[in-house]
Amino acid sequence: AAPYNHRALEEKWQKIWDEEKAFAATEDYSKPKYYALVEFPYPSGQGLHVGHPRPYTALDIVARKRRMQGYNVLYPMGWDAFGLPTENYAIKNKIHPKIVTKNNVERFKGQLHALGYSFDWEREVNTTDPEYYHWTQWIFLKLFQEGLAYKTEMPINWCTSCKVGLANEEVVNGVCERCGAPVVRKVKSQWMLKITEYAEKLLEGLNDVDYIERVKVSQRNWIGKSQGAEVDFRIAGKEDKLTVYTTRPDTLFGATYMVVSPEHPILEKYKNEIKNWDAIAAYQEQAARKSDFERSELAKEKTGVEIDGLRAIDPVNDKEIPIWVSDYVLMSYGTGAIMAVPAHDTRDWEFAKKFGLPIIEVVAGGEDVQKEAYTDVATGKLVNSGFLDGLEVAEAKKKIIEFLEEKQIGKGKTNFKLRDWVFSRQRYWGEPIPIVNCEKCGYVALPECELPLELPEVDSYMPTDNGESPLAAMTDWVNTTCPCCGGPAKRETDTMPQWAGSSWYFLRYTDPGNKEALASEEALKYWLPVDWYNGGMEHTTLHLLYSRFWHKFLYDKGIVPTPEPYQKRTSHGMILGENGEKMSKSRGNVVNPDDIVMDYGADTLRTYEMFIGAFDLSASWSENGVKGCRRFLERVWKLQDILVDGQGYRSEFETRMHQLIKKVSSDYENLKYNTAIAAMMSMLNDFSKAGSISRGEFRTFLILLNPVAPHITEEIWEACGYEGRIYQCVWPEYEEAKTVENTVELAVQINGKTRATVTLPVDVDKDTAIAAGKEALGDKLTGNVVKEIYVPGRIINVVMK
Ligand code: ANZ
Ligand code: ZN
Repeated sequence: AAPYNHRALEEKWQKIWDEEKAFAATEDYSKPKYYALVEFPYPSGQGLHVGHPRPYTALDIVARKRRMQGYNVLYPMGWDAFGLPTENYAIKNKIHPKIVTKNNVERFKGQLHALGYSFDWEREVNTTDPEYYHWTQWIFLKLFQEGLAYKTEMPINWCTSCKVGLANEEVVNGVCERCGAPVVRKVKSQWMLKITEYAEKLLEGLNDVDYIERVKVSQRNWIGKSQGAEVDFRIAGKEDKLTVYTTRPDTLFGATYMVVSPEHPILEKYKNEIKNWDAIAAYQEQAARKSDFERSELAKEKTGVEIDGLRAIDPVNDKEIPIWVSDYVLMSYGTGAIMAVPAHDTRDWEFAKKFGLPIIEVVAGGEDVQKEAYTDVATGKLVNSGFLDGLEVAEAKKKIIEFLEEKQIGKGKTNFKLRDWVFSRQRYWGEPIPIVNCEKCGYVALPECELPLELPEVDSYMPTDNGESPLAAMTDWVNTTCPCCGGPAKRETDTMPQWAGSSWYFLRYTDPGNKEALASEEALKYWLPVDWYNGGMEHTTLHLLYSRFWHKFLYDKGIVPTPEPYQKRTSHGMILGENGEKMSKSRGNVVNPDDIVMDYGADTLRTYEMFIGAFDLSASWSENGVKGCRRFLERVWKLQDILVDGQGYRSEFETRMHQLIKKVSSDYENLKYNTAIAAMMSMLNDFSKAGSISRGEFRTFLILLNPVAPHITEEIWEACGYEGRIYQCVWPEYEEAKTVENTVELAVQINGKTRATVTLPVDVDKDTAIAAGKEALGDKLTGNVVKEIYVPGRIINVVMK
């Protein structure tokens, strides 16, 4: 064969596939469908990195295989293009973010195209396209109309450098996830989405989907359902009571003090009666500078101040106990106040030890509670607890809740860690929120016919120092009339967070050109749910939760036909530098995929990224590994030179071929791309060793390899004169019976008497059979062999003297 010229042949086939619209999903709804989805990228200025092709290639393999299996496959791609980096770049370089986005998208698209992905480019979406965000705004309006979007004053996480409010999730260890600058708290009026209303549904839905376990676990943890009770403690000598949330109402008799969070309103209310107010106020100020994350760290040294002048009364034994202020209690969870049970809660125990507060055991079963908190709930019986004594924890919980409810001093209560979603950003490059604020009517939705509300041109994209979006400076745009009363009103100038556009993009792919709806009912009905969604572990909490929330809401509104958007979710590991560290400019270990495509070819890059290691684990880049994959493809190329006639599989390869089809087919479905490739490598060795490969064997081999290395296999296919295109082929079948070695058990005799047995292939030749028989006889073979008899399928007989 001619030399393997990857550059020419990869370009050639990419062009042919485009012309033939080889991978377009069709509207033939009578065919079985398969919807494969990867997370659409943020088109950053850096272009594609070698991390991107790992998930894209994996699902490209699945998509290509499913097409060959007769499915109508939707494998789309698009751009999640609103967001801060583009805006920051635009500010720095004084280029409109629209232009920056356009350039970045072009670059990304070119790079993806060069990798030969079977994306249906006819369905490309871009979250910054007004025809797209029309529907993002429309969904927002639906949420608003249902009371699930509301505006409220609240302390937000404020990045001092990006000058933008961040969701809790975007604050990592007290600093901004994007830029690393410190995050402070700032009270602002914010749009919020009531995701908390869907907490239970988001949790339950996990039982009906096929997500890898760690994804389910992270969703569950983020939702954070906890069951317990609210209990009222009277404040001695006052009308007021202090309500706590506890998961352990069974330990009520062991409460030795209470703690309120530094922001608890009770403090302000009794300011004048609190004798050590100065100390409390100083402590409040200190706490305001810490993030919730820092405050709730288990390991941190406990701090606090006892309130001088207020005491609480334990409702079960009327004991008076002190009330402390400490930052380990957060205002944003439960009631912002707790009953402290140091004997059975680790944080309370540390606090009690530090401040010399009493520790009273109420569940017996562990070590001395003066030495360590006993937190086990599965074993132990109640003690020192009056009417609860002798009960197990679970029984005691039930009984105490009944008691509290009967006395009307408490009730069973379920809490969630999940908070409402802060949906405002004070930035330019995002979807405008389609709301106007009228003095008379309040917040009013824009009529649907005014959508999309397009982002206006502004002179500067700089956010203002007082934390307002640059849109606020555009008085012409801001001043408008109220859709409700016609009076003067102002437009909302906050924009949506980057999470908005990605919360429903998979719906748009089903019908991207629709002008009347986010997608037609028929398209949604046919394509949903997404059959397989693969994405990064970093998106398994937020993006997944947010998009499931929107989907469930749309389902409740009758807009989408399925309660869950994604049937299956998997996740890939990261690709690290040669040194095993994260690739980054500062470490100088970034590999540019363009260079690999240029030097070795897209097929080599694809093969390498699939061969690099177990798909769900991170893996270190290795240039040698790339070379190894290139050599493999070169050897596949050379098989053309040893091709021999024969449509079927030759007998010595039949079992191996059936085994190979079985293994590759199942490995592709089970994220085991690396072992599928290893099996093909080993098969290739056998053909090379044999010095020949039949046309039938090569045909199957090429189809199996095609999803991984689509260009080289198409080229060989054509060069060898196989019919049509390989992408139009039917995926090979295997016969289960033929995957097992065709073997038979033979009796091994000495002078006609059976002395051993051996299992050999049915068609084993005489020499091999005799040799195996002799080996099985071992020591029993003494004397001189005079004759060797082989009756195929029956016996091996050694005649001795
Ligand atoms: C008494 C108690 C005794 C508790 C015991 C635990 C063990 P989860 O599972 O996270 O819901 N708590 C309640 N509100 C809090 C707040 N705003 N800030 C910090 N801690 C708070 O945990 C609920 C438990 O965390 C509650 O149950 C309360 O402590 C504490 F042996 O009440 B517990
Ligand atoms: Zn009005």
